[in-house]
Amino acid sequence: MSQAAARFNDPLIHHWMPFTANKQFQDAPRIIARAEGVHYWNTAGDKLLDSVSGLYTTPAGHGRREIREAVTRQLEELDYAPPFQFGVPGTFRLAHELAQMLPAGLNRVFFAGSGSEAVESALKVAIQYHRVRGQGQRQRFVGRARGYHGVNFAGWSVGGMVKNRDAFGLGLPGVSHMRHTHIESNRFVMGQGDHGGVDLADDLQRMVDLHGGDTIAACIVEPIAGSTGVLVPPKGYLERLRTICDQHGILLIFDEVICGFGRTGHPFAADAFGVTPDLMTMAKAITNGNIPMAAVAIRQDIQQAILDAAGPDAIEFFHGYTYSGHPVACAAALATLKIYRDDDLFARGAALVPKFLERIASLRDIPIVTDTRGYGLLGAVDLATDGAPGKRGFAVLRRAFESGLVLRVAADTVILSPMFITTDDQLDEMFTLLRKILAAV
Ligand code: PXG
Repeated sequence: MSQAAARFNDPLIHHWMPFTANKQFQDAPRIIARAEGVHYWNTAGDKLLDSVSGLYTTPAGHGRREIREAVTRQLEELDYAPPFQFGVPGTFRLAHELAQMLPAGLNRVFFAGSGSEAVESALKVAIQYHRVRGQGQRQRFVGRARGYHGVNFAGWSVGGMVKNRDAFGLGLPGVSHMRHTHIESNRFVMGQGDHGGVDLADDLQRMVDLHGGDTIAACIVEPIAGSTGVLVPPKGYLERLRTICDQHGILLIFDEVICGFGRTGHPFAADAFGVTPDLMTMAKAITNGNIPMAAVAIRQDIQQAILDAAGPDAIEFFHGYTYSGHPVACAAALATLKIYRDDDLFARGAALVPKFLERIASLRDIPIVTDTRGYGLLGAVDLATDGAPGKRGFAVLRRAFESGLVLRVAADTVILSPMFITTDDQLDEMFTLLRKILAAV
């Protein structure tokens, strides 16, 4: 029991924190009380530099007035209306705007409340699409080791995190996993590695050979695996996945919950890598993290097949959330997309990329650093394990917080994903702090 739990009714004990060492936290809480621009303030009033854009959510910076005002206006006008059999104007406007910015062909949009929900929605679209075309035998999914697709049952099943299996057991049946793309020969490479792309993607071909291509509904990958440590696809990898999917009628799903909305220096990773999926999930930066929201972009003909298969009065896709396309979330998203456009924010982010990647690469000389990698404004630094896995990573997280820096760790990997509004000076400060911290753990 933590010391806090031992104290009767300590206010810290009632909130069961997600993805958090609760007992440890209660004894040494890190509470963020305020945010503005690239900074947070803790409850003691100390200023902290946010080097992960919230949680990859907030590239336009904290406390954007335009979003706040749009949300307030929306709350005053229409707080909520049921999304089933009724519509609100903002949802249609947002879907239309997204369709303009998404890769060509992905122009139907289904809304959800979180990345996890978007993933479930995408997988269900894939299954139903095949069923309405007489291919109901396509029930299998292919995911990837070290993939992260949220926490719901299908999502963690197609994901490749070992801890989910330890904690929750079997998951969805009929799921196979390709190897992850972090290989020794691409160590210390910024951008896409030269090695292994086609060979690693041929794991999908091996699944096809083993199970039959016509039993696989979809292959889902993050173009760059985010949560498990910024695993950049080697050259040719995504192209090869696309080819194999096309050869066997398998739908390719890109989970762009982290990669989307400028993080790669392009609107979407699909644009950055020149590979267009059949379905794409997005969340986080869609509202600059201000209101929960997620979406799935769907190829028009996939939606059309599902619409056509149902009778004129039937609900074609038997799926939806109470908060699908919530009016307040749509208002936040529309205001966010306007900021991205008006401030040319993706270009501003892209302009930071060379310096950011150079800075990540420059950490190589620190003795405990075993790899550095990155793409766009996503960077990772692997640290040598110190005793138990994750111990050193957590020490970095804690020390960083104490030194005025908020970063993200995945086990012993430090992850940075700065906001697109970060200035050169702030980037310098970020890396000066990080270097100092890494020298001390
Ligand atoms: N897909 C991807 C690629 C994600 O990164 C989700 C789905 C799920 O989204 P929701 O909104 O349901 O959380 C995510 C979420 C981390 C971290 O530390 C990343 C996420 C969530 C929690 C922690 O990197 N990404």
